[in-house]
Amino acid sequence: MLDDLVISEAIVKSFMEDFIDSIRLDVAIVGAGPAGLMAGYCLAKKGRKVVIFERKLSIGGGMWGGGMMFNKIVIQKESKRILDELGVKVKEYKEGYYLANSIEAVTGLTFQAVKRGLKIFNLISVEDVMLRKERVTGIVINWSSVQLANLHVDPLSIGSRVVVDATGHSCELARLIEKKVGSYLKTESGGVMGEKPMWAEVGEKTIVDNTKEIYAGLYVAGMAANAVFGGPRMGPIFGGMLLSGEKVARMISERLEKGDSD
Ligand code: 48F
Repeated sequence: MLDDLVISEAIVKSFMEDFIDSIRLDVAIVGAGPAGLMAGYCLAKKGRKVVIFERKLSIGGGMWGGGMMFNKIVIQKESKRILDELGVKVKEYKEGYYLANSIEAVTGLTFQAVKRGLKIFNLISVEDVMLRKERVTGIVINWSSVQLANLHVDPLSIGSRVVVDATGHSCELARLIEKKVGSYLKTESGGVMGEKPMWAEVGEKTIVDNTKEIYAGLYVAGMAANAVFGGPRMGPIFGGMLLSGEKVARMISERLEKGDSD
């Protein structure tokens, strides 16, 4: 006999346990696109308490839809080892160009990350950050449905030793700092430089260089990194996103290992 009420109780109790356990984090990642997922995978592998908050119902961001809804992605040689490690099938197309199925890539990455302890909360939007002494110390969240319905409902706060803006083209946390605090980002202008037109060759290189701390306690990864530092977009080639996620995780791990979150 199945009891409907036990089903409800099981879901709510288990969710609340996860949620309460996520109020104090090592790393809060905003956005479950390829960069955020890859960062989450690498940090979870290192045993960090890491959670991704994703606005949408689905995870995968722009990787889910491949190129113009043709659900294939291209990656380059440098990042093939990552998909190999995840067990995602990769086929050489031409020298230097490798193909994967976008759905297999997203689900493979997500599965491996969650198995290693990454938590993902979908349907939650990050609408603000917490700042103490000119340092980001956490994020402010609300249900995406509250935002969509434009309801006046106050959010909740999550504390985190460091925060990653992996929100893609919109680089929402960087823009938030610029708007609320001023032009204090670690860019040439101090503000968001804005992404440049499509150029895969350059975009894929700059995205890894641009993956860094942009304000005390706030890192940027993935397309958000090029948007903040004025790099080009690159379309449905995803090696740079994975490498950027890997790099931000490495930088954060080294910092947290030193016991440094100030
Ligand atoms: O856009 P997205 O996939 O970012 P990414 O990981 O990868 C970029 C590529 O997909 C593609 C590209 C490749 O050449 O340029 O665009 O850098 O994933 C960003 C995720 O962040 C979520 C958004 O729904 C998406 O799934 N997101 C954005 N703003 C917020 C957010 C927010 N304020 N709160 C929570 N999630």
